[in-house]
Amino acid sequence: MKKEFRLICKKIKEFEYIVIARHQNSDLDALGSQFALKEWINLNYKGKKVYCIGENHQKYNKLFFPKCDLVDFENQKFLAICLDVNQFNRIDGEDLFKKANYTICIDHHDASGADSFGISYINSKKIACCEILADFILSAKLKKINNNVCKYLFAGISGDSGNFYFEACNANTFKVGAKLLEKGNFNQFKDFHAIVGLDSLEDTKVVHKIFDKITYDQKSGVAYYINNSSELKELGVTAHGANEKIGKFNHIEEYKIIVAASEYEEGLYRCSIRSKSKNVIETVKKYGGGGHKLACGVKELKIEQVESLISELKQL
Ligand SMILES: [Mn+2]
Repeated sequence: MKKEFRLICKKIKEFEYIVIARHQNSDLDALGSQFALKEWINLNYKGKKVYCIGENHQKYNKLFFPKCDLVDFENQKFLAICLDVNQFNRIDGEDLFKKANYTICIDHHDASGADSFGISYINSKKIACCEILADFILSAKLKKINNNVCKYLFAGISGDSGNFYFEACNANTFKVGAKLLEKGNFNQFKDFHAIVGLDSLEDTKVVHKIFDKITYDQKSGVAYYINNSSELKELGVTAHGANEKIGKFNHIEEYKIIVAASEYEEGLYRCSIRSKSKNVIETVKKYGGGGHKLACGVKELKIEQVESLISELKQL
């Protein structure tokens, strides 16, 4: 077992109340990390009260993961663990998180703007937070593991790696994936992709409508789509829902960089950025964003800032 993980386990043992948080606008990696860790703690430690906090994801918490938990305790000492995020202001449940008696962070995002935690394990070389957790959990020979832990971790790795496809996916990602399939005794298509990985007809229609709105600058290879709140309403999606579709367009060869921008609060836009090879994180960081070299995001931008971000990306 890794040294860092041994320290984390010591803290888990110490506290009865444990809150597990992750980033806002959850995805499979964030939720997979949360629910796998909760399941694993309940499986291996007696008498723990573990809460996975945050808003439910429209689809994933309905079809694949349990519902997120409401915290029903007050005036109790508790441990808070954040997964797939390393900045307080990006945590879904920031206020509660900050009240914890001890904090732990396990993440794979760029660590340069990370806040400080009691224990921090950030490895930005890993494709998913679930890969880090899986490395930890699979190395704990004396601990139990079950079908759900494996399935949730696999889903997270699959989600962030574009189904074992992106550049940061390596031999270890496949090894871990194979071990999870073996130990969890599930089928990746029947028990995962077929449940949450397929596109509904409605979603596909939205994707097509968004596609028609994409502006593509041939010279730089930058493509983008911007939706204000009334356009989002017309499309029938939330800001998060529209930005999430970026993955579909990231497969288009000509789009070297793609930007999705959606108005989530009056006058404020949230952007997602995907790149095929150019490092975009340094540019995005200038606007207060974060993430990974080829996949990152930024929020609280005015429309002028969105436009200036796009023109900076064109210069790369
Ligand atoms: Mn992630």
